[in-house]
Amino acid sequence: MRFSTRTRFWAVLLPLVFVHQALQAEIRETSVWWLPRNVNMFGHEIDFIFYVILGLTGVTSVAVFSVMIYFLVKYRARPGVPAIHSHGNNTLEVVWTTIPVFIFLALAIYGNEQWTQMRLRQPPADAIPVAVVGEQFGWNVRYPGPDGKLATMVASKVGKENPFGVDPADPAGADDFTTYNEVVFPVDRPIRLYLGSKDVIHAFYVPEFRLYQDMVPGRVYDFVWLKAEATGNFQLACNQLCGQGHYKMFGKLSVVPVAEYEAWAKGKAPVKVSAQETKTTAQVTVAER
Ligand SMILES: [Cu+2]
Repeated sequence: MRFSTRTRFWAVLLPLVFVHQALQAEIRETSVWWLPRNVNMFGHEIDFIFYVILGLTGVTSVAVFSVMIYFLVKYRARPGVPAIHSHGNNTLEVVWTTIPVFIFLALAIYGNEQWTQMRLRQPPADAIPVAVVGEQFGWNVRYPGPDGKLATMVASKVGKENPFGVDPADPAGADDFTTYNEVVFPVDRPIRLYLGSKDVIHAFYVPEFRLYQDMVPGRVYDFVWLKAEATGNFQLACNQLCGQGHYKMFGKLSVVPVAEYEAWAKGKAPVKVSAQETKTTAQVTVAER
């Protein structure tokens, strides 16, 4: 059998493309065949429900396939043995419908409760506010200065020149500082995230936090919070295919002891009532005149 030139071309090119893409990915060194470790306070419940579902579906599939294979062998066609036609059994049908109904209801109620805890419960008052705004292709991060307050973020003000959509006159923002592709969280302290996007849909995703949130332009998501329970270095990778450079959209995320976080924050200069932000305001003023 002969393959056309075009088939051979793709047969060589496609594996090369896949290998090239795979080489870009950072290699996970721990827990390669299983879930990455969990370091977020909310992660325990997510892992618990994951294991419950895995157990239930695992036991069910082993049971179903065993019975099916047993029946296939036992009632197979043989010379001289007529096939048996079963028309079902009402009691059995009711039983194996009712049990899953209760299991699904229990899972739904438990899952809903966990979701409420994670996303609808107010973060503790001492939570550190941190704004993260995705753009093609990187992460803008804004931290509060010594006042512990972040400038108010307004989704409609988010733009090319003003990634956080803040009012440059907002006094709370005067001591804020920003980083790019660098996120540092103190351990054992609640962090309240303000998530936004400058251009297209991105997603804040840290598997070790069991945390995923899409960031849709035009919105500020202020209900996501977390508390890291262990220190470590992680990757904040965008989890929405957001354009050609999506594969390289990742930031370094580290969870460090509180003292180390404070020293790091102290070393950062406040964002100059952002030259860029003032420029925008100046331009707006000129345009209005
Ligand atoms: Cu992205």
